[in-house]
Amino acid sequence: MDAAAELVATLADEGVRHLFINPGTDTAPVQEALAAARKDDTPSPRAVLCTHEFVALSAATSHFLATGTPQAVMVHVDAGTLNLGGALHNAERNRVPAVILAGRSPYATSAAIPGHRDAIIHWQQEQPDQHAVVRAFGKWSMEVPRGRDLGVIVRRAFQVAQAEPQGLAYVMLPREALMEPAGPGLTRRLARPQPAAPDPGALAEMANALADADRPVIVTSRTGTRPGAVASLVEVADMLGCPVIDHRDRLSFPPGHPLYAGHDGEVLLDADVVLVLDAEVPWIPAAAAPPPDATVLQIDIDPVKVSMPTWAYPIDASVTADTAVALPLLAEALRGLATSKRTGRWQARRDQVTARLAEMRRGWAALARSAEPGAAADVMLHALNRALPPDAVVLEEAVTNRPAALRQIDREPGRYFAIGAAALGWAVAGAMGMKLARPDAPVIAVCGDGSFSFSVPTAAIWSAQRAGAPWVAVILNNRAYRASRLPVQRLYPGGAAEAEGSFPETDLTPAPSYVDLARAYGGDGRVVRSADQLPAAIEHCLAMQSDGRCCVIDVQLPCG
Ligand SMILES: Cc1ncc(C[n+]2csc(CCOP(=O)(O)OP(=O)(O)O)c2C)c(N)n1
Ligand SMILES: [Mg+2]
Repeated sequence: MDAAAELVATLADEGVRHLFINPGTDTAPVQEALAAARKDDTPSPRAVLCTHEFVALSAATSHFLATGTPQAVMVHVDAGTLNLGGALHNAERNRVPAVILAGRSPYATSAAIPGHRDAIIHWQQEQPDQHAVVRAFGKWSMEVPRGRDLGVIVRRAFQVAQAEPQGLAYVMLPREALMEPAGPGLTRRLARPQPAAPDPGALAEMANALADADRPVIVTSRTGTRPGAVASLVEVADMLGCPVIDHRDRLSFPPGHPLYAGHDGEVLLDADVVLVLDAEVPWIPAAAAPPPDATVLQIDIDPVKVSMPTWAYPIDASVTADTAVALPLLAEALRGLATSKRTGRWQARRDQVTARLAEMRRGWAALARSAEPGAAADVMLHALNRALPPDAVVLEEAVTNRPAALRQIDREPGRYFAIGAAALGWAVAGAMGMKLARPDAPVIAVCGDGSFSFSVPTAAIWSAQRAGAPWVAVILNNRAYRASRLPVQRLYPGGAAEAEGSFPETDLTPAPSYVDLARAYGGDGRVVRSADQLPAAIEHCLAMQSDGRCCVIDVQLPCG
């Protein structure tokens, strides 16, 4: 067995279901090993050809969001690594346990050595520090010096990637090493350490603080990473009568629940105890923060957020834990504190909070019926939400229309994902990975027109259709980078841009025909000008999706 064959067998053994790959001269031994595994019917991940590396890592990211399983991506030397681009940032921020395998230009020039340099490009593609491209975003990187070392290094990469806080590992593979005989290797996975158990004393103190709080508030964003944790969160909120803000990187609290407090921080303004669960940015200090004397508690698998250099929220007590483990314990501790006096207070608060939040909800419903141009996205997204079947999975990258999406789209936990990171393009580029994870569910990416273009749509459409994992993209088309226009307006009121009525380089006209773009690849779509056209467009595009074709719904919104 050569090292490349060992790599393929190891990926399968590590639980990698798909190898998102863009090949080059360096990957030939792996391609041969994949073919041999297919021929001999030995375990191997399914190779998924991605015609842009941003699509490959975005798909792996979405597949992880849906399944929690380790991922593998294979790219071509420095060039393919560089093309991972912003997907590295998104994967880092979402702590995706992906092993990125990258070729490395061969060292040998002698024709006697299998895999030796045999093309001009093998000199051109060699870099003094190829690792540097990913170092800022990954946990660990390593080159495989000889074939016999590959097994240990790849096993180690998966262990490091999956140890909490999870993250990226990068493995460089020179072609000669891949063609060398495999060593004794490692026939078993390295241990996956269980995350630290929540400290019982600290949890008990948190329960006490919450039980006796006057105006507690819970803030979450990613507790829905494990949909099972949501039930415990609901139990805690129900018991205390406590509003829950969900920034919804994953849907972490049911939007239809009477204690759902939306995404803006209004209820924080008079909070006395705040419990922050799996939230990277629990509030924006300059917008709506809790009072300075509020007690702030935190439960998070990654509480210190080392990768965010100046993250400095005023946390009073913090517990490192998986909230899926800690929340049932917290609920149990609260049940132990539920004296009749306390439950009376909690129930009275529940009634008050519910009434306050019902008012907020009526405002959202009014926006969904409004004829004002500023409410157009609410109207469209409300219609979209009604048109989607209950099992549809939404990947949301609605940018400035995100608040409207959060107000109007109601899904169950595990059926709504946002990236909670900065590199646009993930929703459409990654939709293929979601569809591979949920082949029976309709997969809908909701994105801005700008973010659609960042997804490398030509590669996203082609790759998804080729993999039999098509999606529907709903483009909120305002023919602008509105997010890049608003700060100019906000920071320079009455300034030159406003006076000229022109905000440099934020106008995306003339708009292309996104439907024709999809059609060029065998996909299809519809242009939607009013909300009443959405149900038919969705019906058509979901039928196309079942037929293996990607579709775009070009939702025309007011300009800018
Ligand atoms: C890869 C990448 N490049 C640039 C940006 C900066 N950026 C943030 S929002 C935005 C505009 C997005 O436009 P669109 O998706 O149409 O949403 P809209 O602002 O119109 O709601 C840009 C360019 C980014 N976030 N990511
Ligand atoms: Mg736009």
